This record gives sequence, C-alpha cells and structure tokens, in this order.
Amino acid sequence: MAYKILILGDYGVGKTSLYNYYKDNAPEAQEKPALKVKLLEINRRIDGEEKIIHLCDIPAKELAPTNRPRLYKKTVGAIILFDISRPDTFRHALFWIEELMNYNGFGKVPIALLGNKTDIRHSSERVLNPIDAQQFIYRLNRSAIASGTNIKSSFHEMSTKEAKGLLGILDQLVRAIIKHNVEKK
Ligand SMILES: Nc1nc2c(ncn2[C@@H]2O[C@H](COP(=O)(O)OP(=O)(O)OP(=O)(O)O)[C@@H](O)[C@H]2O)c(=O)[nH]1
Ligand SMILES: [Mg+2]
Repeated sequence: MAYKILILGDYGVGKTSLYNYYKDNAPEAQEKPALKVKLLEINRRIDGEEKIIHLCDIPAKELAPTNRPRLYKKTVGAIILFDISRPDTFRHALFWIEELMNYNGFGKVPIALLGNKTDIRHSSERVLNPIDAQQFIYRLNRSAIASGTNIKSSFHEMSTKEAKGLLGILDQLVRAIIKHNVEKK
C-alpha cells in the first residue's frame, strides 16, 4: 500500500518547486502518469521499514469544487505550503486543511505546514512571523487531542531555492501518518 500525500496551497506558493525538489533529490523517485496531477512515487526506508509514498502536486486552479472529491480521496497526509511574504496564503492554510479533511474519506490526518521562500525574508516588506504558524499548529494538535486522537502536525520554514532537510520533513510526516493509523486500528 502506498501513502498518498498531497501538496496543497494557494497558487504560486511553490508546490511544483517542492515537488521538483523531491523528484531530483529523493533516491529512486519515479514520476508516474496521472490525470490532472503530478504523481511521484518515492521509496523511503523509515525506522527500518520500506514505505512507498505517492506524492501529488496539483495546480491550485485544478482544485475546482467538482474535482475535489476525486483528487482528495484516500489522502492520508498533506504538505500545506504558504509563502511567508504573502500573509493571505497563510490565512488560507486552514481552508486547505478543512477541504482535505472534508473530502479525503478519513477525516483528520496529519499535515506538515511549510512556510516557503525564506530566502526572500530580508528583501520583502512584510513577512509572516513564524510564531503565528507555530501557534496555529499548536492549536491544531490541541484540538486533535480534544477530539480523542493524537494526530501530530508540524510546522517548518524553508526555501525551495536553498533546500535542505526536506526529505526529513517527508519522513516525519510519514511517521505521524503511521502512528495515526496504528492508533485508529
Ligand atoms: N524566492 C523564492 N521563489 C520561489 C521559492 N519556491 C518557489 N518559488 C517561485 O515561486 C513561483 C511559483 O512557484 P510554483 O512552484 O510554480 O508554485 P505553485 O504552488 O506550484 O503554483 P500553482 O501551480 O499555480 O498552484 C515560481 O516563480 C518559483 O520559482 C522559494 O523558496 N523562494
Ligand atoms: Mg504548480
């Protein structure tokens, strides 16, 4: 069984750039033909076990209401990206999370929230304070506990232009997915 993980977020936040990073940097990553999405199969050895990840990149404009149920179906985790120089893309993160959980067929699943484009932090007029995103994830994890699950979502800042540690973020997300599924059984 493969873990289906979607990369979601507003237009232009860097979803395809992140997808391409994984395509170029994950060992043995293989692009598969798929309708309307880019689909990358990645094999990872996580805590001694081979795991297959299906990472999907969808252009924001393809996420029209009629496409959503089909695209979100069976998604077990997501990378939600925002652009730290566009605060509206951070405010929209909640929208993407709710969309996904309404349509994936599983309800709440772990997410990795990524604030992208840290390389332009010093040249941008307004950038988001990472504390806002940390508090957002803290509240999300608290509400998961309140509703009886221990789904652990996380927040990281990054830049696809100066990428490092991004495979580790994917592994961490898969660990959270495995833990959640183990708990559900
Ligand atoms: N400075 C900077 N630019 C970035 C970074 N990541 C992506 N970009 C740029 O942002 C623009 C949009 O990136 P994409 O990866 O195409 O964005 P997307 O989220 O796939 O957008 P849609 O497919 O339209 O939904 C491109 O010009 C990228 O080169 C980053 O970390 N830093
Ligand atoms: Mg794209």
